[in-house]
Amino acid sequence: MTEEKKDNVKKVVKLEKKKKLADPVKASCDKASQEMIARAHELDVETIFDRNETLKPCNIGAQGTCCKNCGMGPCRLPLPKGGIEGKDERKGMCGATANTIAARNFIRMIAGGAAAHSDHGRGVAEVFLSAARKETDAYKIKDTDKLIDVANALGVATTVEVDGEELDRDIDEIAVEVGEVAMNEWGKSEGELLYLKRAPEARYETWKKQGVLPRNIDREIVEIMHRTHVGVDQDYKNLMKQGTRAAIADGWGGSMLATDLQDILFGTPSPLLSEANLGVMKEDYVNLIIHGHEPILSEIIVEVAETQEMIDYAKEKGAKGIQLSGICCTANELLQRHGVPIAGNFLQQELAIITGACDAMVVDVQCIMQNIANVAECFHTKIITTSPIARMEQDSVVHIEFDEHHALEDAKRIVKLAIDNFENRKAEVMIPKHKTPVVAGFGAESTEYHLGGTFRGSYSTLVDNIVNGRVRGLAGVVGCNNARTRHNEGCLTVIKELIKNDVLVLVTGCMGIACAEEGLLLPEAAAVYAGPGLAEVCETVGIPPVLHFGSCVDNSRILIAAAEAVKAGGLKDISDVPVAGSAPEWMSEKAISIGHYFVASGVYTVFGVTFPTSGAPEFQKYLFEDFEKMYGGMWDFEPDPIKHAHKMIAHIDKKRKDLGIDKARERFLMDIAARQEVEK
Ligand code: SF4
Ligand code: MSK
Repeated sequence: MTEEKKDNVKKVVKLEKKKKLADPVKASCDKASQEMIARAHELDVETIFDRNETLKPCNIGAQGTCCKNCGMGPCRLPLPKGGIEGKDERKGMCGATANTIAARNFIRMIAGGAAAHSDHGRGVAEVFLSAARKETDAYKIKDTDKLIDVANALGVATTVEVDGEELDRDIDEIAVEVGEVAMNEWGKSEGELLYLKRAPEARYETWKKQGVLPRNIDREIVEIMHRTHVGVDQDYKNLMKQGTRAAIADGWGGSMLATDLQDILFGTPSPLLSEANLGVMKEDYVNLIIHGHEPILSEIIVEVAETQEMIDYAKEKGAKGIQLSGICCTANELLQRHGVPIAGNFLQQELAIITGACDAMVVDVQCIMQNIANVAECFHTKIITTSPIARMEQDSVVHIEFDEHHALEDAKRIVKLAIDNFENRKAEVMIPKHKTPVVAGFGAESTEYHLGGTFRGSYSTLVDNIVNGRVRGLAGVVGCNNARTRHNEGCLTVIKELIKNDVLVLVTGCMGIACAEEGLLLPEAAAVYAGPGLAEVCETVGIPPVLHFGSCVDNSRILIAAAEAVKAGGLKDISDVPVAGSAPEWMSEKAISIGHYFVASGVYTVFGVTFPTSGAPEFQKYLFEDFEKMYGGMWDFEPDPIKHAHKMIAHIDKKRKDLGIDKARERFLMDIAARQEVEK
């Protein structure tokens, strides 16, 4: 073959490769998504599912052993086929070992995740303080009970002594001080995070013994960047110490503050009914989709979109009204508090636009794919960025910068823009019919109410049912979708297997949305999918076998629920509870930070898809085995969802055995400690 011909063949092959499209059924197990992927092909619109066919991940990067922390690299240390025999001699230019490189990369992921959650929290704290100081009319303190709880946790006085009499302190004064103390948690120069004392005492002591009590939120993240710079920390164990400190600062700091302050401002969620999946969009309505993570602006958008003025304006423009729906965790926030329907999770963001009915998608921060702007250009959809730290380079994107001081005006501009765009629809609208009813709005408080009752006001019913074996244990299944694996499948398989085996599952983030779409967030799901013990409990108290706990920052609700279960069970620590964590389809750095604060809090945690330390077996063993000796929780990796679920169940059973509650019992009220006493 002549050189010219060879070149032509190469070009054709390249073109063919470029054209390789995703198989909709292999790409997602969700029917609505399958229909929209096929629709994208009809319209010649490329999505992440197609890019998955042509863009393959770098094997060395996936193993965690590619370092590009200085200009002498990237230094790539692939794991030899057949593994390491004898001493691991692999080194980067500077001599950094595979363990050092993998540990540095791993804790940089923690830093990224902790920064994202915590910066979100800081934004909420700033708005909270503005509201408390009455600098804005758009926000008010909604949940004063929670304000008092948070004040107590932050050491803010809630009473005042007047003439020897203890009186309630002015609520506005408490709010201002709570805002100031909370803000200080990001950058105070002395002491440690105040929320650490919300963990069981034994957990706090473990952190102290291991030397990982976070000093302030920002410092722990900055220190990771310093330590992982070329030529600083070159001991994987010492690197992980800092990774652990930063992860705790996320879970028990930035994320927890974000959740608490949002609850005080916007209301603490309680169970409510809504719907999920792309079918919630309505052809004759203005479809405004909110996407990202921070509810600060979208809370006001909900308020504005529901005003008669805006509804009338939409009708003037030929629509029947305004249909608000959400993607990712902004959606979860609004679902939990207002019942705003969910249009989809991470992998459905492009698909919502491909319906041709999305008039505007307003985005804030995190998990927003840049490709939505390219997809939107094929339709009439306006993409509106709102955060000064999250803009897009495409000219078609509109930027309306949000500021809490003129929140109402910003929200009005956005809603109007969506309405004005209704008449510009150009493609034929095709909205999948699929949508599912959902019961959402759970959290540490509402679970206490449902499973403890107002009378007892604790987790005693839950603990009692764990003791008698009807509920085998608890699992937190959280995190993202990942286009490298079939959309929603890992999540749904793991969760169905868990509930079939009587494990009560708490979900957040995109896994919460996957469960919503599958109908697992309904009390009726218990009779279909749950084992007999769990089904009986769910039917008795009227809860679904899978409880939606909210957004990514709301994983902190799971920590508080676990701490409450420890108290109600008369146990010492979270590591004693029959509980396991999982992120079967993770992809974001935030998932790594969440996973690591679960582990550091004493929870056995399994990830699916891939694990970013597989190229450094010694370091991985440290995370997977040695961590348990130090923290009572450890990491694991299992891509097969059934095996994944059974690893979690085996861990739950081990904990049950350790507690002496591994045999089914008849129901009577006694905490685990009392039970152990009787059994002696
Ligand atoms: Fe290579 Fe060391 Fe530079 Fe990393 S820090 S890129 S291992 S020389
Ligand atoms: S949105 S971090 S894809 S859960 Fe919180 Fe979903 Fe993961 Fe983003």
